Amino acid sequence: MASLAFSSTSASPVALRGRPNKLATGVAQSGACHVSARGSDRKARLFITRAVAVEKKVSRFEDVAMAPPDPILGVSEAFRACTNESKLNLGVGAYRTEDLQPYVLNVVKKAEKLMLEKGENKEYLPIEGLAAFNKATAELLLGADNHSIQSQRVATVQGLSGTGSLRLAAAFINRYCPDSKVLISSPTWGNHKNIFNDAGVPWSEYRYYDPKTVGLDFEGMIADIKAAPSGSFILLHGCAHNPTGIDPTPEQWTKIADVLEEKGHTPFFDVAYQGFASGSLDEDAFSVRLFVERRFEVFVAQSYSKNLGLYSERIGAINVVCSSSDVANRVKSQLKRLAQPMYSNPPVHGARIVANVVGDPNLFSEWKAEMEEMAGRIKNVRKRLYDNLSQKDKSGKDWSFILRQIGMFSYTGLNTSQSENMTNKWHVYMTKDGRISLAGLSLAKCDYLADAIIDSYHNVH
Ligand code: PLA
Repeated sequence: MASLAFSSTSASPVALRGRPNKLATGVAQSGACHVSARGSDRKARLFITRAVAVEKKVSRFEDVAMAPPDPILGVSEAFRACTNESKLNLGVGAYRTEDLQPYVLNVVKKAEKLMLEKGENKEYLPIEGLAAFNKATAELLLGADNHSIQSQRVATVQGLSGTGSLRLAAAFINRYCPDSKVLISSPTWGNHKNIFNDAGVPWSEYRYYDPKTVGLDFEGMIADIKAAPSGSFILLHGCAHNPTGIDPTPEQWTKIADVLEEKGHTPFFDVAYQGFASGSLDEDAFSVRLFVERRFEVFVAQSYSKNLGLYSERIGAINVVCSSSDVANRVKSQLKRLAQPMYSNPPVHGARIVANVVGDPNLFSEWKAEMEEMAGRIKNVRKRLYDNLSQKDKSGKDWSFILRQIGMFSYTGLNTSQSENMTNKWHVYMTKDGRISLAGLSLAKCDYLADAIIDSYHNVH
């Protein structure tokens, strides 16, 4: 009925001319996103449009197509809709307990209790975020005694978790290095492409995964990074590469740094799993610290979704390690300038949790113990899955690649139809690239999962 109400008042040529006004919204109008008519053509069209509007409510967004579901978060939606009792959600990388329940870390509960007791207020944060968080996050990443921190060469801005921090850095590259492109690994976390596309930053891929060895294609990676135009940004996963779970060795990292130096490229690290890969915060920061030690200017996006389980608090940071404190100050001022019109300032809750946990020696060591426990549970599940697969599969296939991968995921090598079989026949929800999140698996379910993988691998092509 709304369209009839509109038709008597707002669907007049006056209301329809020029920019749409509030009243005209909801009826077909000259401001429809795809229409650009002129002169008499326009008048004729207005007439027709008006007639249509009188008869039927037509949206100006009629031509907006349905967006495809997100390849990762969409899997969780499908999982929720499934009623089968054996169902397993191995899509999103979110940690579950052995009972497959979400987990809130004890240190997080303790930090929140402290915050409540203190009666913290909800005032706006500065654009760059909570000072105590920014200090803690850079120190956690680089080590408190790192020269770059001591000499104030690090521009740190609190971000909306890993994704928001990557997006802010991408906006910076677009604005200040508009002629540079970003190289991303093939494959990579799917959202990297969306982030750079939306920020208007051109990207291309470097070889990373070798399906023959189910390992790193190191020669291909080096060759592609060498072939990229000098001054490119090279996106690297700090640890626990997503989706493959395959990381370069320390020696390989050194060679990668040599090539970046030779080509004048800038490393851009995505650190979404610090402490979650090996169980040690320092060990997982090895790659980043190596580049900082060698005096590269480095971009690093951090996330606390996984290592502190703060998925929905959206807490992370973008750090730019610069060659001088003067440059760092200017870079930080521009990051703030980019952030301001996007979201004004970041949320405080997660930032306070991180600052409290990292800033309190007792909570900090408790966190490390909890992180080791989570990483340990994933390692145990990895081992059990490997054992089950090796025992059950009589074909002689070598499944040991599963043990060589690290982090939350295993890249099984299953192709799209095999992955679809996992879901359609076995109710195992996973991404179509063959990735499974071991963080969503329990020891008890490994046996069932091994049957599903063996069936899909051998009986579907
Ligand atoms: N970078 C990498 C490499 C990631 O895997 C993820 C999350 C992020 C950044 C962003 O996480 P954040 O914004 O929460 O900090 N990847 C997940 C979730 C765990 C997702 O895709 O949304 C994954 O399942 O791959």
